[in-house]
Amino acid sequence: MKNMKKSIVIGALGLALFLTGCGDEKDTATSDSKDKSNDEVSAAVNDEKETTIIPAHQDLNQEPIPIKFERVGEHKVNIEMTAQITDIEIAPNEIYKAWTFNGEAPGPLIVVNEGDTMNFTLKNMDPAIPHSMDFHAVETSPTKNFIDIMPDESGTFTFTANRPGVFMYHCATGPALSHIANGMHGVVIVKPKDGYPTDDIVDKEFALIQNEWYNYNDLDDFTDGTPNQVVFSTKALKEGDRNTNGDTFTLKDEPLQAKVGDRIRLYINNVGPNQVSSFHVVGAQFDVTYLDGNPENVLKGMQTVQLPASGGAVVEFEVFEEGDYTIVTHQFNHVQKGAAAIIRVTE
Ligand SMILES: [Cu+2]
Repeated sequence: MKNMKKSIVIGALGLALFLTGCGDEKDTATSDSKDKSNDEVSAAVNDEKETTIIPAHQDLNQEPIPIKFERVGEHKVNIEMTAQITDIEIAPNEIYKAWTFNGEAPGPLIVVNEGDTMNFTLKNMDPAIPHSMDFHAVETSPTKNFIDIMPDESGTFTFTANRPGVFMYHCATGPALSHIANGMHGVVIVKPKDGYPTDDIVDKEFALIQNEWYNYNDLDDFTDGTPNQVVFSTKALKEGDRNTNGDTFTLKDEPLQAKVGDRIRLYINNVGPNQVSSFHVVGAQFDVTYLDGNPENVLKGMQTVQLPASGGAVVEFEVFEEGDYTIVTHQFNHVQKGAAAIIRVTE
């Protein structure tokens, strides 16, 4: 599909160039010569496409390394993450040699408490290029603390998370679009000091992240193209929870599970990089929404919650009958590209 998309785009471009070059002779162009022109341009692009895999990444598929998370004080945690190159199946039989945090895309979910100081280490296992970490959960000097870590080096930074919310994190190494679109994104939940007012009535909770995939490591497509896939993943809120990558199939084949009468809370974030999410659950209404996950940002009775790129929310709803409740972005062209996940509700 990717190749096809590319061929079509470049084929049209080749045709335009060809016609321009022919000037007055364009009327005499035969379909044969048009096809030839298209083929040549397509071939050239296919060659170029192969080079979009950085040579040092070519045969690299680094085993996912679990995030290290350790609470070392009442308000202090140590976190160690890796930047690494790992194959991810983003659609059935479609492997993407993703640039990742810890071998997952999106990266592992981090859950801390409001006021926690995070001693954060990024270990760059990528032999070829620098990576970095930009946490939206903190306020700090980007030029001091979101800096590049060179290949095979580590960097340690200390941040404090002073506001509750569901925040994006991502690699910020330039061009940031390439690093994010190739898979270097994820979510930090900063739990409110006094909790959410509805904590006591929630029965089930899941984390759900939306992201997009484009032509492999293709900055032009990242910049001007439309996504090939728009996908959801779920991440472990606690030990034993499921942890999936952003793909078109896992959360349809193996739905999230709930029971009739449950009040379900979703921690959601749209890590983009480019698209807005119109977050909706078919057959449900959000009784309460905490925009960006801050308990002070309360919305009632929402059908659809808009998540800008990097935006998050906590949404809660009840399921009164058994059935499959499909989570979508209500931009249905994106559902067509994969953006659906199922919550299966049983008696
Ligand atoms: Cu990076």
